Amino acid sequence: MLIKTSQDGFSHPFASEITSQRVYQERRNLIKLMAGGVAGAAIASWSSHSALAQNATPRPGRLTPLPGLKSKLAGAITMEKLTDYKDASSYNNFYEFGTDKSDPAQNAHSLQTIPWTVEIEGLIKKPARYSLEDLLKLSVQEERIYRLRCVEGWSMVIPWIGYSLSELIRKVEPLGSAKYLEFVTLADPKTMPFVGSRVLDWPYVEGLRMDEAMHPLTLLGFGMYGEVLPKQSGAPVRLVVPWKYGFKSSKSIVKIRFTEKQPGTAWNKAAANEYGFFSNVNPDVDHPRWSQATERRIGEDGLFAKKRKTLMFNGYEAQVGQLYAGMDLKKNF
Ligand SMILES: Nc1nc2c(c(=O)[nH]1)N[C@H]1C(S)=C(S)[C@@H](COP(=O)(O)O)O[C@H]1N2
Ligand SMILES: [Mo]
Repeated sequence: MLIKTSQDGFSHPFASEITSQRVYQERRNLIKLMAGGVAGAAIASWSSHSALAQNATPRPGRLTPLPGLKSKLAGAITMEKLTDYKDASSYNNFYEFGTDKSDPAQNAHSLQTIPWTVEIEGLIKKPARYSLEDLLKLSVQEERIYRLRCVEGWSMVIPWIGYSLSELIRKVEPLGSAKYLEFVTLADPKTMPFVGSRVLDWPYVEGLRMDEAMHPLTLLGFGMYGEVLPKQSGAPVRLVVPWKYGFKSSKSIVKIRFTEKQPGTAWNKAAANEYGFFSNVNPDVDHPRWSQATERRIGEDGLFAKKRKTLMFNGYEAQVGQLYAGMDLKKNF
């Protein structure tokens, strides 16, 4: 593309302009797709992320619970202050792009999210390959403000956009023998510089029990802060399982497999005594190397900021507690 400058009247190509124009167009296209849902009107009225980055305090209108969620999922929408977009998109865990919190934001630009397909396979009646576009159109996009707490002891409050994973599960008709879901994420050494490093066994995989995956709080996420997901946050599609430690929320998913046996998971394979299959946020069960009783809210980490008490099931006990009735949560950590 040639850019005509007004000063000298000559045309020059600017690499940076060309790139940002293409990226911008990709984002617009996805937002248009997301806006195809019933929530379209709301999405179209949301501010751009650059506006949010400068002014990321919660706007009163955003704290209204979504219709239909109010009674069923009281507490799913928190009234806490949103984490600044800037923090939520620059302090990340995405080991495919490096192990420092700042690595994903710096390196994830190489991730290719277009085109994207997610394979749904295993113990289901209707195995299928969904394009991202098909996935986006499958159900109504909702904005949900969820806390997400990392096993390392920090947390954020993020307005996610997506729909309940249960919508997709119902569509593919699981067989009676399907007891678990395995989430396989992209492992592309050409675009992900740390795939091949020995920290984890690639691809990064995660798993949920069927009832956990079917729980309405479990979100298949495509966006945050009114925008498509930034690459470092797991574009173009990720999970958000707000009552579990952050590592259960797999990013950049390429395959969902329905299984009879409990699937292996990346962190459990790396250190089974430290990371269990369930990994529910639980202030009473310490990590073998540190307490889980408190957390640091990102954005509040000044010298005098108080540590927050970590809540059982990350504050979602009323919604998900019954999934674990009678289970020994110290044993099933
Ligand atoms: N594919 C993939 N998904 C991943 C991770 C990862 O390294 N790779 N890190 C997990 C961890 S440890 C956390 S805390 C959350 C962080 O999500 P966020 O960076 O969007 O806050 O993503 C999870 N999903
Ligand atoms: Mo994490």
